Amino acid sequence: MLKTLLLTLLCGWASCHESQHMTPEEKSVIRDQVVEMFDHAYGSYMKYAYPADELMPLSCRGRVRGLEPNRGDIDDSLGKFSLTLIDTLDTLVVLNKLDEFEEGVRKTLKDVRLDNDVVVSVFETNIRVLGGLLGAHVMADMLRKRGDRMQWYQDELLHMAKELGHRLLPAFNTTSGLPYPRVNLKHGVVSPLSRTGTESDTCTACAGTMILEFAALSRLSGETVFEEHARKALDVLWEKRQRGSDLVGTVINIHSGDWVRRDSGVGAGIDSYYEYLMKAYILLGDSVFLERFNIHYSAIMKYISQPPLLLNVHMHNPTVSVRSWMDSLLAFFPGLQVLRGDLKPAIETHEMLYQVTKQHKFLPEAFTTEFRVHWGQHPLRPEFAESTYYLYKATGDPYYLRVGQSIVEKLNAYARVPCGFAAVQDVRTGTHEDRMDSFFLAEMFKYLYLLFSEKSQLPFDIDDYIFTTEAHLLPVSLSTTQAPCRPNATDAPPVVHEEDPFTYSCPSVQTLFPNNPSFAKTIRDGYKYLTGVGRPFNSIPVREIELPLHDDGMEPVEFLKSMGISLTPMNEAALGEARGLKEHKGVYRVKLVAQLSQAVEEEEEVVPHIVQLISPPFLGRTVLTAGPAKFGMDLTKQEHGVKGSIVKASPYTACGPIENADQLRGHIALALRGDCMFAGKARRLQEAGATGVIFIDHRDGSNIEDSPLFQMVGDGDSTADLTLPLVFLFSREGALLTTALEEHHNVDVLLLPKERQLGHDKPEQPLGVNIKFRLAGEGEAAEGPTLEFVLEKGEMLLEEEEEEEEEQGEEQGEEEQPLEEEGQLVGDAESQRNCEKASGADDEDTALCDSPAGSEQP
Ligand code: DMJ
Repeated sequence: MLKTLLLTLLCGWASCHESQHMTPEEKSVIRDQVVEMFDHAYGSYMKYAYPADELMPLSCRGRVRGLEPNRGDIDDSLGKFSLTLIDTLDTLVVLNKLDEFEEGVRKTLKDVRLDNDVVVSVFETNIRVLGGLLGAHVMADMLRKRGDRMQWYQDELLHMAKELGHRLLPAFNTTSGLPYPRVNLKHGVVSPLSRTGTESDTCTACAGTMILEFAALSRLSGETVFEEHARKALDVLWEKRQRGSDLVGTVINIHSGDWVRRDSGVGAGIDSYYEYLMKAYILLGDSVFLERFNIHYSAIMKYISQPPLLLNVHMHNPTVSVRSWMDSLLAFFPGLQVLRGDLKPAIETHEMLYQVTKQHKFLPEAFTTEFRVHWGQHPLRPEFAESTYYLYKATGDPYYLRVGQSIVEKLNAYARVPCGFAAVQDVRTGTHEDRMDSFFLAEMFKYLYLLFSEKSQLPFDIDDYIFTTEAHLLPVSLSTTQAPCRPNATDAPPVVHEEDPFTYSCPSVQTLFPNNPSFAKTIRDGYKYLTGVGRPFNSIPVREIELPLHDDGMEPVEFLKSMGISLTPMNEAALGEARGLKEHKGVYRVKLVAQLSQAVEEEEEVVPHIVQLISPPFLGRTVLTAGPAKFGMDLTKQEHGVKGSIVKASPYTACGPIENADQLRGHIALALRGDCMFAGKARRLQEAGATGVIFIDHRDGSNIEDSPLFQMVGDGDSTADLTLPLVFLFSREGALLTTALEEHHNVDVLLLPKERQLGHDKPEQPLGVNIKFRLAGEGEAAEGPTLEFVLEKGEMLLEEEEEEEEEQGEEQGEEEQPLEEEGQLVGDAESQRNCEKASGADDEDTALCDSPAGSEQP
């Protein structure tokens, strides 16, 4: 009994410990620590770097553009406008450093010029400088109105913001309305002195992250032009979304609006486009933004989200992941999901990110699905702290305070240097880089300070404001201060959603998880050991997704398969677990095959193969185009292909024990696709003694003309034991083969790459191939007499076939013609024609042409 009591007490302690409770005193100690760190970072900037744009914390001096080695695009943030000071101003208010704020505003008004002859990034200047000026103006205005500070302030920051807005506007002078990526602050774009304007592309986030700042500027200044331009850019992106998937690509042509990079994710290149749709709705109250966000969000959750992972897909082939790694910018996404009220995936992804930071101290710029470092840099990005803050706000779970504490500790332990905080060059070595980006002060310290503060401890009500992507504060009251300047250009029909979009717009623990205080823990627990601590991590993610219906009428499952995703047969236990899913129409559990992602990345080409019927009466004339396999014998390396007579497997699917091994031995097996994996079928048939396998599609009517050729890949396990040749025929071609078998009982075929098709050899190619034709009379057994043809160099098989053909044609009537037509229609030329036809046609057709090789299908 004593033992039980002890155990109970221990368990109680453990669960209390697990709940990560934090006392108010402890919170306030950490909050003070955050303030001390901020003082160290900001103090160092002001001491060693101001008025330069950034601090170089290892050199203890300012980074002045032109005086330091050019770092490429990163330097486009530096406009010689004291970037770090402006980006930090409203953080000073949040941290209750009102004297420093007042002083910082005065410095800004006195020292900062916005007309420098320097080319800057439109996106970065908007979010950091325009956003910084607006956030500071809003704070100054709030303090002034309270009557105890800033009484001297006369909207100077707003005037500066307006000036900067006008300096950014030339970037929008494109036919599409999408902005140029860069602008010269003094000379604009395209003019001879501007040194910019030749760019043709911009990133989606670059074009789609203007609305908060530009709309705020319009509403605060009364000049509608800013909001109009930002809305127009968003309209274009919305119009250009891929209509099938509702996803956007990463890079777009600013003149034509064509997508330049069609990979689609929620991280680098796209991130804040989605964020701004959601937040534009919150700030401006215009439901068009929420409708768009909701449509994109559904697509993201359908294709990109594989909790806890978020993996880029191709916007046209969204069921295929195009990367096996994630970038650290996507760490903002759980925060956005909290705003959307979708807590469960937010908790899952955040937990995954936390595990990565546990393993590598910080989030590396990019990390693989196995959480290994893909790119080891960490420039003190704030996104993980941001999501941690949102999750704490939504759940009140002290676990997130512990996560925040770990961020604070790691920054002090591994990034702090005598002159500030230094970016980490490589999380594996801990080496530093001589940079401290302005967003470290604008965002990191805001989110950390807010995380450890009670609402009552803040100098204003934080819930009256929305954070821009750079964490600048804009008042939500803007939506009512002025009506939207004009309706959106897009006449999108109202979006009908089954779920009321407002249902979860204010996430609440009680409404989402009533009476379950440990709901977040329950969700997190499933992701506790992702990085291999405690139990091995299964690198192959399992996702549950609703499969899309493809335009060409393919069944969703088939489409998915043809795009290279395998279905994992669920064992009984898993089936039990997913019983609800099974009943949910269109929901499957699928396993992404790791090799496949690679195949996609490499844009591997499918080498068309053929099944050539060589025994009489076909004599090589009937050629069926087949897909190859990535495993088994490599037929491209077999000089003369593999020949054999065909025998149907029994059972035909080859999913159970093979019953006709004695007939199959030494022959090429025909097996029907379906019910189990290709590799398993091949293994059983190889064991039964087959010398090759021709898989035949089980989908009625599928054929090479209408279906993209693909290659079969393994099931994720080793297929090294499979040595026999394997090819795949669509059902119409397969039917020709089975009919031939039924009619002639003995059908010899040759399996080989299409380019080596017998009888189509290039004249210079030697034809020293010995082929045995076994002549079998109707109804006669395969062991009939044999006749040996020896083809000499230059002797064309088809010449000999001409007469035969006529005779056979008469004998076989109409039936033979389709055989020949099939053979002629298929293959590269035809698919090339399809592609040509499709290019410039609708997106889905193009996608088929683009569609990478690779598929493992049961
Ligand atoms: C910030 O400048 C902004 O949050 C931007 O949207 C992307 N991320 C950087 C900091 O990582």
